[in-house]
Amino acid sequence: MFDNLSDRLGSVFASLKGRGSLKEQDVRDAMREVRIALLEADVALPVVRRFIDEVTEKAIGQNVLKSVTPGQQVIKIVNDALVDMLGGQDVPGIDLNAAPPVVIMMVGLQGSGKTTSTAKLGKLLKEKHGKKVLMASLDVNRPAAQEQLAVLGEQVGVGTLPIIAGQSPTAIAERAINSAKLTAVDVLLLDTAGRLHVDAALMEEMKAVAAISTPKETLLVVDSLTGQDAVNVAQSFAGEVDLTGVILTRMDGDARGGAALSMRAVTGKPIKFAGTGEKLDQIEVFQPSRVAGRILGMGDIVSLVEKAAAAVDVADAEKMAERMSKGQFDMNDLRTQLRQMQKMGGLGMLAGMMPGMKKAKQAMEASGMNDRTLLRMDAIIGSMTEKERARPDLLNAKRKIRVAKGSGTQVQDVNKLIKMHQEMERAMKQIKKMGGMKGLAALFGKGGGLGGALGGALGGGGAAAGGMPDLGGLGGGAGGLGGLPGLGGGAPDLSKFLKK
Ligand SMILES: Nc1nc2c(ncn2[C@@H]2O[C@H](COP(=O)(O)OP(=O)(O)O)[C@@H](O)[C@H]2O)c(=O)[nH]1
Ligand SMILES: [Mg+2]
Repeated sequence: MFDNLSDRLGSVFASLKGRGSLKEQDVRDAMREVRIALLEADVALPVVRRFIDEVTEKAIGQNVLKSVTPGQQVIKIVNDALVDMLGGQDVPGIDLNAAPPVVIMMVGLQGSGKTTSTAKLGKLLKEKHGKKVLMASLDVNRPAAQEQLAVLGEQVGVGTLPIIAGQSPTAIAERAINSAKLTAVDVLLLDTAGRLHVDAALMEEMKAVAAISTPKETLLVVDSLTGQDAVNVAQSFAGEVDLTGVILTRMDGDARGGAALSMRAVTGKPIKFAGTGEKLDQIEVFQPSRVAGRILGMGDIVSLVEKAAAAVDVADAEKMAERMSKGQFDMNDLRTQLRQMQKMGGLGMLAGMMPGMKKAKQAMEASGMNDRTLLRMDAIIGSMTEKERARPDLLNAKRKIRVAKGSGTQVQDVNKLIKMHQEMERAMKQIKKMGGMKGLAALFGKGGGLGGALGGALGGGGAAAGGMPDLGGLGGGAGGLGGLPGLGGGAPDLSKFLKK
């Protein structure tokens, strides 16, 4: 599907790839070509604009990593922006988290592939998720539409609701729910009627069915061959019903790709599946990073740059471990910690990581911390002089006022940061005194483990209020902060280690 776009981008990057240095003008020239390529692929104009702005800003502002060329780094930036445009790193998948029967309602225009996708999904849920599935067609408009689903159901071995002629869509939906309950069905798929265009009658019908069946997922099926039209259709549906996601069909066709590329940005709804053929197993979970990889065809370069970036993190971590082993921990070290944390997705990433983290996040939020706190603390450190960063004890009342002004914060914010730094520094010294560094080093893992050590140390060191045992004392208050970045690298249960 993305062949043309892929070729175009390929030649843009071929000219950048080998270059040892990139001037701003090179980036801008390349982005002009990328812009044309995207527009030719039929990507919506506002989406193209946002994409180009974002990539240009990043590419120009970026520090080039030592071991890669600037051209390679630009490719990585474009890749990341493409992944973002397609929905980001998360693959949302289908949400079946409700009391059975979980209802999934399929909506969309006539001929978009609803009935086919219903059967494909039925097969997938049965075979890959081990669910008992029932499918029901509410399409009373098109003759033989209900029979079509029954035939497909036979083919994939998924049950369909017996057809009773003359029933209204809402009556069928009610009967389907009752039947699903009686026969202990896990997932009920409702294949609704389409129309040639988005019209009021269709929307009313969908709303009535949704009111009766309270679907967990409402999936809009759109045909990617219709390009920008598909995006317009999606937009009008999204305005009327609570869509939870999109299924893009005919990704196997020779569409230019614009629909796929604009869909997420324009509707704000994730593309959950892609239909890749007429056969009933030709459905794929939509994975933005894989699709971006297919479009750019530069997976090797992307991973090269990722490795280079990771190497920098490891070097940072090693430098820091070295300092820690000497009991040193100044404002620069604190800043490194804060940045590492931001890089890992800020506080938001916490909740999803492990069961206990939800509590930690709540505790941090209760103490007034959020992602902006991280930025603010970074700004405060940024307003200190080199000397002050290396020797925070220099910060007297007068200097604190200057720092607060410089960072657009209050003196009490500066004080909080200083206190937090003191606590962390004390913890460092404590670790050193215990001669724990040898043991600690083993816990660090590759990159990112430092924070865990700090958090653990603080938990044990008494800074955290009412620490949470399962989190190594990552409790409330600023003291817990250091523990966050390390969760990725995993330095578990240091508080226990310290208590020995
Ligand atoms: N090539 C291809 N054809 C598809 C795909 N999805 C559906 N179709 C075909 O599109 C046509 C219309 O599909 P149908 O499910 O009846 O659409 P509905 O009116 O929305 O229910 C059928 O011939 C399907 O085989 C797909 O992903 N790829
Ligand atoms: Mg149909």
